[in-house]
Amino acid sequence: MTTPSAPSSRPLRIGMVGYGFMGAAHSHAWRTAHRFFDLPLTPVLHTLAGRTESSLVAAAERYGFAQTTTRWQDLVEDPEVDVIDICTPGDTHFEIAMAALAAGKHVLCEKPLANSVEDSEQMTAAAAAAREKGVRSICGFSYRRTPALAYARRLVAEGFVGELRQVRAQYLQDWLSDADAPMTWRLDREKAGSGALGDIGAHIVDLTQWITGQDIAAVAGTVETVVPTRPAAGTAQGLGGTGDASGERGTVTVDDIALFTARFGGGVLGSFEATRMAQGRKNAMRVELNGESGSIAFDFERMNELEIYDATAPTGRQGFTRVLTTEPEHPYAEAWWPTGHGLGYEHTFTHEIADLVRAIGEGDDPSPSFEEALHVQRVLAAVEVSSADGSAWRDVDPSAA
Ligand code: 4PW
Repeated sequence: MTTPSAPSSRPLRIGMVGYGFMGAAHSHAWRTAHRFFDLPLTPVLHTLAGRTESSLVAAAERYGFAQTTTRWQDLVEDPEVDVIDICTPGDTHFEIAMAALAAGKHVLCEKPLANSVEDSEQMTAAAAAAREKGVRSICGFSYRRTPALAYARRLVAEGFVGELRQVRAQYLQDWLSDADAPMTWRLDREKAGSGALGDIGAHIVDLTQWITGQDIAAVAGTVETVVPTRPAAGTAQGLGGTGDASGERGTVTVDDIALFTARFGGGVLGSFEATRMAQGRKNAMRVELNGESGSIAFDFERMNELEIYDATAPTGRQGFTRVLTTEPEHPYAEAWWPTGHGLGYEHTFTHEIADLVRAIGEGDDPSPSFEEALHVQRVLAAVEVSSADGSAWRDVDPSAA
């Protein structure tokens, strides 16, 4: 009889703050990554931090953390912890990330990087200083690690679409369509920074910049709150839920819908739509690129597929081709199942963690860096300024706060 050997690589001890939706996704990824990818370090779920003792302990047991604390500062002060993983709402990112970087901990910070450009700038400067000492930091734009989207980026770089003509991006959800869905932290500007714009629009800003290799240089847009008050409390269900019968209403302080046009640095125009009011669209994050010699289209609701159109094919055979991105040559796919046995939402996080662990182990800088996340934040801020300014075009000034 043989006994399976323990992982041979050195441990990488994780201190995580927050145990909600993102805490679950990250924990799963930390536990899984080294089982499917060859990594130089083996993640160990060391300590979970959160505010409410009873649910914290239950979450730690469920996710597999060895211990808990109700003070996130304990993670930063613990010499055994190597990585601080920030899975809390945006209003806490700044304080935790700054303390973690100052203590020499690697940082994974959920998106958006922070709730303001000013905070994001300071975090980026701190990450740059820490990088000099070998400390790595990454912002959690996990959708980049969808095999189909990573493949789209590769196709663009290889010239499949030729010269880019137009970018089209939408992130459509429907969990706020019901005016009686209750208040949550995602509807509170103090906690979330903005609404659909920062929560889901941030993803398509990051993705389109990453896939095209061009930063957004200017925007013109409108943000709107369609339902200004909602039940103050209720029963949570997924991201939304049902308001209670008390009649007490809370004020929504963020946008429900954000629409904007963007001019990329290379001159290409893009249109962007982020909404949580698109009845029937559950997580339709769509990106389409139209170039001189072809097009590429993606919809997260069919995340294992990429549609490609080759305008150089003989006319009679032209048409969008549905590529199943589960072949070994597709990014990340080889580590998983035989061809055609698709992946899910959670795999994007596992890929993110695998890339981060490799970067830490090999002394590389992971992407998206805080610099990249700061630019996303500047784009979001410029959209809000444009909206307040009658949808006028606004430059995304890389040096403006
Ligand atoms: O980051 C986004 C979230 O805040 C997610 O990808 C989807 O929309 C799921 O929850 C929200």
